[in-house]
Amino acid sequence: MSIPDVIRCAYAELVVTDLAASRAFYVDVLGLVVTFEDDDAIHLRAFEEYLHHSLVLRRGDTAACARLAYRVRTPGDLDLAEAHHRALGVRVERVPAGATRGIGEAVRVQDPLGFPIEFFHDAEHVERFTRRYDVHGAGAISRLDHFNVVTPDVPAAQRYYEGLGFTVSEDIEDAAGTVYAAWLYRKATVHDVALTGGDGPRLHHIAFATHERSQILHICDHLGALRQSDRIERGPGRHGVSNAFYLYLRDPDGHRVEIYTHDYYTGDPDNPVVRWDVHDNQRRDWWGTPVVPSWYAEASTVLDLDGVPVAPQERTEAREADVTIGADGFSYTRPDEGFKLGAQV
Ligand code: 4SX
Ligand code: FE2
Repeated sequence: MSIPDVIRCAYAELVVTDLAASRAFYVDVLGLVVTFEDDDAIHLRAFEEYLHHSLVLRRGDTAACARLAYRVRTPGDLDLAEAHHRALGVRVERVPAGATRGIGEAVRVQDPLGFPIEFFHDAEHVERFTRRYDVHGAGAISRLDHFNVVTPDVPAAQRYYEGLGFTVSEDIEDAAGTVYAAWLYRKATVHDVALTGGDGPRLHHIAFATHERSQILHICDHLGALRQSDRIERGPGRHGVSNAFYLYLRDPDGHRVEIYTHDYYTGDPDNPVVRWDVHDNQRRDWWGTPVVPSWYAEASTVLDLDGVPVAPQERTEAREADVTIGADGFSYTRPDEGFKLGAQV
C-alpha cells in the first residue's frame, strides 16, 4: 500500500481559556497576523505564510491541544492517509471542507500515540506578508516550524512516523540503547515533529521560525520591557540537537511556544543522522546552560476526536531528567573519551 505524501507540519489548534489574554500574547507581543477572529476562535499566521492559518486558538474551559495538522501534496493523498490509518486500526474520520475554517476536506485520526492528527491538502490562500516590512517589527516570526510531542515509547512513535515517510535527523540515546528523544522531518529542515520521551500523549511545544537570531533576542527584550519576563521559560540559547538558536515561552494557559532559527538543510537522501549521548551536557544547550525542570516535566493535555482529554500513559523507561545530574539537565556525566560530541552516523 502506498503512503500519503506529507509535505510538512502545517497548523495546530490550541484550546485556550481566555481569548483576549491569548490575543495579547500571540498578536500584540509575538506579532502573529490575524486572518480571522470571532468570539470563539482566532486564526493566526506568520508573516511568510499564505495558507489561512498556522495556529488556531479556540476558546474552551480547559487548556489543551485539539489538533496537530499536516499538509499532504495532493487531494488523493487524503485517501492514502485514510487507508493507511484504517490499516493501523486507529480511529479515522473524514471531515468536509470548512470543518476548520479556511481548510479543505480533511482526514482526522487519533494516531497510535493518542494524538489528534489531521491531514489536509486544500486551504484558503491569504496575503503573504513577506515584504510587508512596514508591519514586521523587530521580532518578526516567519513561519511555523515544528511540533514537539511527549510520548512514553519513543521507538514506537518513531516507527509510526517512519511509516508515514518521515526521516530521523537526530536523536538522544544512551549506551544501553534507551532512546530519550528523536527528531523527524518531511520538509528539508531538522524536523517537522520531535518525539520527547515522557508521560504522553501530551503536547510539549509548537515552534515558529524567525530568520535571524537578533529577532529572538528582540522578543526577549520586548517581553522584559512589558514586565512579562515570566513568559520566558528557557533560553535564549543554542541547541546542540538541530544547532538552532532558541527561546521557549509559555502562553497565558501554559502552552509552550518555541521561537527557533538557524537549523540546517536535510533534503538530500543521504542526510547524516546525528546521535547524541544523553550524558552529553551540550546536547540540549550547546553552551551547557541547564535545562529548567519545568521544561522536562510540563506539557499540554491533548484531546481525542470528540474533544475529550486523553489520559497520559506513564513512561516506563529511564527519564532524561533523572539520568542527568541533579534532574536539571546540568549534566557533566559524559565519559571523557569514547564518543564524539553529536557524532554523525
Ligand atoms: O533541547 S534540544 O537541544 O534537544 C532541542 C529541543 C533541539 C531542537 C528543538 O526544536 C527542541 O525543541
Ligand atoms: Fe523544538
